[in-house]
Amino acid sequence: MLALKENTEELNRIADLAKIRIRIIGCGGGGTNILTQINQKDHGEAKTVAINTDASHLLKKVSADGKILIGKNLTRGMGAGNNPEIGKLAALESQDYIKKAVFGQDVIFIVATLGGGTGTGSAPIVAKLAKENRSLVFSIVTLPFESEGKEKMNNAKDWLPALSEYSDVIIVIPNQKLEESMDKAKTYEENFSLTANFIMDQITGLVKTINDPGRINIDYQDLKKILLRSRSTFMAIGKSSGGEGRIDYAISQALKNSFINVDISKASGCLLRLIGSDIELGEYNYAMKKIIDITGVDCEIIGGVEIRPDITDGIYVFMVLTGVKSDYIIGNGETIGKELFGNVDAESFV
Ligand SMILES: Nc1nc2c(ncn2[C@@H]2O[C@H](COP(=O)(O)OP(=O)(O)OP(=O)(O)O)[C@@H](O)[C@H]2O)c(=O)[nH]1
Ligand SMILES: [Mg+2]
Repeated sequence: MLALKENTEELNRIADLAKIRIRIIGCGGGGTNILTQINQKDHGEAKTVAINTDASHLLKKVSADGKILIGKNLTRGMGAGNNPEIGKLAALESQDYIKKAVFGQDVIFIVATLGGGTGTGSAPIVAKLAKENRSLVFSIVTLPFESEGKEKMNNAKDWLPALSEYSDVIIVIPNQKLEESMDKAKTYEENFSLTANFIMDQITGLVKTINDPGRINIDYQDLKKILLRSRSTFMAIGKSSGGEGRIDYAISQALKNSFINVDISKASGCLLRLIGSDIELGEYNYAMKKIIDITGVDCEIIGGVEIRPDITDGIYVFMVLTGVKSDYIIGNGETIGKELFGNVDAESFV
C-alpha cells in the first residue's frame, strides 16, 4: 500500500492530468489587445497566445504566455494592411507554429476583432488547425463600427462563414453597441475595456467552471454533454452583492448585457454554477428551478456550487446556455443573418 504522502502525490498527479487544457488565442491587433487584458487578470489555468503580423505591436503592446509573429516572409512584420487574404496567407506561412499552439488542447478560444487584415484572415486558419486537432473551438469576435465604413464591414461579412465552418460556436459582438453605450467622459481605452471585460467574463467563467473543482462539481464531460444538445451557446456571469432575492438578481444580471440580445426561452441545455462563501442548498435548488421557469422543463440543467471563503462581496452565477436564439450567436454550420451587419452594406444583400 502507498504511504499517505505518496498517495496524495499520486492523486495530485492524476488531478493535474485530468485538468482540461485550454488556450486562448488572440488574432490581429484588437484580438491581441483583448488577450492582453485577459492575460493581466486571473484567467484560471488557461494559457494565452498572441498572433499578429505586426511585429512592433506584438513586441511592445502585447502581454501573453506565447507570441507568434505570422507571415514573417510575406509581410516582414509590418501588418496585413486591412487585407484578410494577406492575414490568411500569413497564418498559412506560419502554420507549423500555430499547430504547436493548438496541439493537445481540449478547448481553444479564438478572439479577433474582425474588419482588418490579420485577425479576419488568420482566425479561420487558427480555427481550422484547432478543429483538425479535435479541440472544441469557441470564437469570440467583434464587428467594426459602422462609422469605419463599408470595406471593413465587408471584410467581416465575407470572412465570418470561413470561421463558422471550423468553430463550434461564434459569439459576435458589434463594436457599434459599444458606441451606443459609450461613456463620453471615459477614455477610448476605458470604453474598449467594456467589450474586453464582456469577452473575458465568458472565457474565464468557462475555464474556471471546468477546471476548479467545486463543492458540487461540473466537469468537461458535463460541458460536452450540454454542447451536444445544440451549438448555439451563450455564456454569462452575473453578480449580486447580497440580501433577499440575491439568486434572482444574479441570474437577471447574467442575462442582461449591452452587447447582444439573446432569447433563452427555448434553451435546451444549461450549466449553472454558483460561486460564493455562504451558498445554501435551498439557493442552489432555487437557481435551477428559476432557469427551468424561464426555459421550460425540456432544458437539461447541470448545476454546480463552488464555496469560496475569500469571496465576501456577494455571490456570482455563471451560466452556459445552449439552444439559445440570437442573431449574434452562430452555431457550427448555421446561416449567418444579414441583420448582423447593421446598415453599412445593406445594398449588397438586395
Ligand atoms: N473592441 C475592440 N475592437 C477593436 C480593438 N482594436 C481594433 N478594433 C476593431 O477591429 C477592427 C480591426 O482592427 P485590428 O484588429 O487592429 O486589425 P488587424 O486584425 O490587426 O488587421 P491589420 O492591421 O489590417 O493587419 C477595427 O476596425 C476596429 O473596429 C480593440 O482593442 N477592441
Ligand atoms: Mg493590425
